Amino acid sequence: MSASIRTLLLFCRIFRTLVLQKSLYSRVKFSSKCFPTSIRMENNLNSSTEGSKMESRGALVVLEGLDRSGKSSQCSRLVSFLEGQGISAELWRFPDRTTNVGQMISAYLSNTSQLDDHTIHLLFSANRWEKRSLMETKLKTGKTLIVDRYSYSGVAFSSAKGLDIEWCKAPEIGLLAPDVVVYLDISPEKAAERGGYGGERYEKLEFQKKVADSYSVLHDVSWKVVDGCQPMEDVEKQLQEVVLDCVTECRKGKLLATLWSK
Ligand code: NYM
Ligand code: MG
Repeated sequence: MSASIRTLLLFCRIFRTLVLQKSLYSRVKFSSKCFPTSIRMENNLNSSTEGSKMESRGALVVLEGLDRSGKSSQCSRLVSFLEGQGISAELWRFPDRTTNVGQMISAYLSNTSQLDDHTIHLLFSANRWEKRSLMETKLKTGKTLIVDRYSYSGVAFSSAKGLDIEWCKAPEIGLLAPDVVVYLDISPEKAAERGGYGGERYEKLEFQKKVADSYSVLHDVSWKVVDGCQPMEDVEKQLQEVVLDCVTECRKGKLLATLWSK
């Protein structure tokens, strides 16, 4: 199948999801607030009925934050730490630039292609959808996934451009819900001081300020906020604690849920 046909099929899937959601919107009451809980779509994938056996699984851990907040370094350190503890873990990142969709995203980010804001938003989402079933399989076979950016980046960056936040969330509904979201908190000014930005689209102080505002709207009480301005080792220690707790919970059979819920 050619790359463009595959991309087209992915788009069809997203639009079908959006249409489905539209019919759900008429039944699900949306609060005007933007907390994830405003969309009660939680769906336990273990389809566990009362009394059924709780399956042990890996944890889905997501790190979020502004560009240059230190996510990528911390994600790699976290995976090495977990492996050292005998916990099977893998490093993932979105956008995943290795796929055809990912290459379109990469071209857009490096300013070699221009796309409408809605189009690129859906491509970022498609890039997660194309990985959804593999993520589920890995988690169910006990692998912990440390993910550098996820749906929250999708919503934060696109809504920072002025797109409606509920519209931005819609194509994410049905993706796997993280077991924990860790936000590496750093001010846009501090982030800009860190060795400068790489020159990709969005890596501008004024825009990052808007992204920080979007994250603060999206943020809910379940997020773990870690001060990203601390020495790297301190950030690392705090992350390890959060993630070990989460891995333990998932090993005990915590149910795997879907977005968009707490
Ligand atoms: N980004 C990332 C989005 O705009 N939407 C998304 O869904 C995701 C996952 O891409 N500036 C933006 C945030 C970043 C950029 O990410 C590339 P990275 O982590 O720098 O490779
Ligand atoms: Mg970046």
